[in-house]
Amino acid sequence: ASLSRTLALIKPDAMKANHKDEIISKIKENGFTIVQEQQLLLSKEKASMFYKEHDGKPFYQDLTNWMSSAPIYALILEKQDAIQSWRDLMGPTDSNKARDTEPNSIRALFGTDGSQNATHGSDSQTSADREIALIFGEESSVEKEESRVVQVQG
Ligand code: YYY
Ligand code: MG
Repeated sequence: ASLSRTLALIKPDAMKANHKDEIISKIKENGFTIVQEQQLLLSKEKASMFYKEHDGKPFYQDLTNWMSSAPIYALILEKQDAIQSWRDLMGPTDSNKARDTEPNSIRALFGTDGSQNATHGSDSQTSADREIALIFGEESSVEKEESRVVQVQG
């Protein structure tokens, strides 16, 4: 199996509670390489684009307001099977459920509830490519870089 990449975000609840360094320690302990990292404040527009798959759902406005309300910390993580591996380490979406079922997971340890849950992780390779490009810029996506070279040569 080869290395793959995913996008991780440390959300405003975990940032405000000063859990960033503990979360990064867990990331490194679990064998991820941090390819790029950056603190940023999302605009409402960018948060809405980031979560566009949820447009129209009852929690979409609260989610995108909250994600653009305070600084977050973004990381590109690399590992074998990075997408599933990072989602396993985060645990279930709802931090209260995580505390019942996966008590050592990041969302169990550092998340607040079903909406404010400490971290984000991409859910597929397509999502990871899109989210990395949105947060870090098109040039960060290896696949896009390669396809651009092919286009120039072809
Ligand atoms: O991928 P993941 O973050 O685990 O969950 P999603 O179903 O993609 O939802 C994105 C985000 O939205 C979730 O992390 C919390 C929030 N949310 C919510 O506030 N209320 C829900 N019923 C479902 C999700
Ligand atoms: Mg999701």
